[in-house]
Amino acid sequence: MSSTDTHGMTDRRHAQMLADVREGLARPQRELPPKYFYDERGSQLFEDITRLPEYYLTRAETEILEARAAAIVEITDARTLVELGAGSATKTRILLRAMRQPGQRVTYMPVDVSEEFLRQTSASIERDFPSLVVQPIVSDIGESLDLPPALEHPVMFAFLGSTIGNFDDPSAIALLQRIRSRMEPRDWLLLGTDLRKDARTIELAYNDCAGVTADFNRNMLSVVNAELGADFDPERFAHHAFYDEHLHRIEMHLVSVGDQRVHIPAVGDFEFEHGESIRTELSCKYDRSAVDRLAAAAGLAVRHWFTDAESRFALSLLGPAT
Ligand code: AVJ
Repeated sequence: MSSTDTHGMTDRRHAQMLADVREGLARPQRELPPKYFYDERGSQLFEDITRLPEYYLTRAETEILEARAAAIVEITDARTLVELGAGSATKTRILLRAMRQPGQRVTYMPVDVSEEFLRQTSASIERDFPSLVVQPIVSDIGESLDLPPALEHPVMFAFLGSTIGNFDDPSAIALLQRIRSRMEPRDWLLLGTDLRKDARTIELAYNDCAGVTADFNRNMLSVVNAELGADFDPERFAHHAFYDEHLHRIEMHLVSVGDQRVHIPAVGDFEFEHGESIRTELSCKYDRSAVDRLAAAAGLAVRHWFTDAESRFALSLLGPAT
């Protein structure tokens, strides 16, 4: 395991962030990876986003889970639930409640980059589900899936919230392949995907009236300041989110207000011209055939497809293709 410095941050995370920032800010379209939204404040802001009237995703997915959890548990017969990018695991509780069966041992394995959040989530799940075996795994799923060699099968992998949308297709396929490589014939992947719909509805979800998404977006600069000692002034970057109807994805950017220079120790100085932006997030939107294509490219196949009443969001159950 990696060591921990006085700020409670692991050296490995620090090294990874240095590399990500160095590489991302060197690109013609500057970029910072969305995994860095989620420090304590960012995770709280995201929780706030999920309750906004404009942000339909979480409510739509919860509606599907509530309607289908029993069926999903029956179909999968899972002994282990491996949740990727677990976050606060609010929706997971719906699944875990449905999995509860007397005399049967069930393991919950939340996987997340944020060690701190993982600890909190695991503790609160253990409190509410005393018979559950909780085995948290710290891992950056965009890089690798560091799961223990032996899992109790059937395993249900769950990748909820349309977090897969943060990855462009090649990276999403690579991630699905990593999951596929840990699957046995009777294992399953439960995948949450936001669906294509009118641009206005999607854009509003990322441009809420209360400005919570804007604060969430700017918070990434505070994370980089806190962890790398950079001197970004978050107030001098404007939130910009737009839907690209051809690429079927939201892009979130932070746009420089005025010309400015930012110093990042051990990385360098960066000049931002007025209007120049850093892309902080992609959020891809799907339809059934887009999910089918991603699945097929990773050796998986969609076996069940569930949507909410308004077809805003889909939960699919995928199995190994062969
Ligand atoms: C957690 C990645 C699914 O893309 O909708 C919410 C994050 N960004 N508002 C999304 C997010 C802006 C969210 N995901």
